[in-house]
Amino acid sequence: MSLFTSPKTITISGAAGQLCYSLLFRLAAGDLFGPQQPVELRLLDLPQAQTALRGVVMEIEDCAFPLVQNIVMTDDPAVAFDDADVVFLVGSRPRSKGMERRDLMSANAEIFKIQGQALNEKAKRDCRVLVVGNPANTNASILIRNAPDFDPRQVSSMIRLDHNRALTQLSRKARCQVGEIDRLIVWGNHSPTMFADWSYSRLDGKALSDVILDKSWYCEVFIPEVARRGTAVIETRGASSAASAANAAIDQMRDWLNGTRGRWTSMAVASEGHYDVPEGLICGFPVICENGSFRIIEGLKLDDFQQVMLARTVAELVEERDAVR
Ligand code: NAX
Repeated sequence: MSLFTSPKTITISGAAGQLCYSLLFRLAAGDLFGPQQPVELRLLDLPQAQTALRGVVMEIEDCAFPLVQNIVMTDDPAVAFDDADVVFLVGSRPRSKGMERRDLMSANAEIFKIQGQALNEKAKRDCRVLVVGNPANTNASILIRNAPDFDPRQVSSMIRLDHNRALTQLSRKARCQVGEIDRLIVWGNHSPTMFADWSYSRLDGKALSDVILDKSWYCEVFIPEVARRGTAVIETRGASSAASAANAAIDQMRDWLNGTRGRWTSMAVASEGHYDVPEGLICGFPVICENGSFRIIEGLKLDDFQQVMLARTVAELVEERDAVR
């Protein structure tokens, strides 16, 4: 590492929370930009979380990570977004007892409106933003609306955890390594309506559906298990996914920045009308990443089942959008 390499600024919200307790240490260790790239961490959380955040910062300091050049703790989005190269928006308002879904949506809309404005004003012009905090897709669309100077293609929300969960289920069933499977898609919302779609998946040049040969497993086990995996983790671990979610956040951002070398992955990005998804909805699509950007795979023929499943998750995204409006 050259002493003169300027650090990349990584902004992370919700930094005192449990997901970030996995994410921050991996970012500090170089898992996003590699072992030659110094980083500055800008950690945003609420005023009442600053003491806990201080404790996390003490632990990062105690790791003596060679790549960490500076750490900023703040409760002010304008400070957090200053000069950001990449942003992970993890913090959001969780649903409290008795809270209506509508109230949850509007509390989060307020958070992502303020953060969108700070992003617009303060971040580097080529900054990439990954929204993780739920409802992630709808939060990302609010962020975009409030950052008019940014290309919507600089914002995505996380569907990679669902994609990774689906990959593991498929590889177990097909008795192969996860890396051998290509062209898996997770469509739609990061919610139980998401659609994990194996229709185009390939293993060794063969259609995966011709290798697994069990359509009822696909419809009755695979799709619902991927959709309910987050709940299953909560029931089993007693807490929501944290390390796997942090891993997925890094996977999605790293692929976006470094490319997928022709392989497909799933990203939730603003629709430009693809597959009849209303323009502007942040929806999981199949993409290839190259040159720091992504390209939605176009022209796939969807059969009746795929159309019904996609329409169901898109209807939910429309409903969320309308609730926020
Ligand atoms: P925690 O409740 O442990 O942490 C959330 C943190 O965000 C807290 O420290 C809180 O103070 C902070 N926060 C709240 N409002 C904020 C604001 N306006 N500005 C800055 N910080 C704020 O939750 P955790 O388990 O870390 O999960 C974080 C988010 O990730 C949740 O919304 C969760 O639903 C979401 N997830 C999303 C996933 C995805 O695939 N998109 C999967 C994992 C995860 O469940």
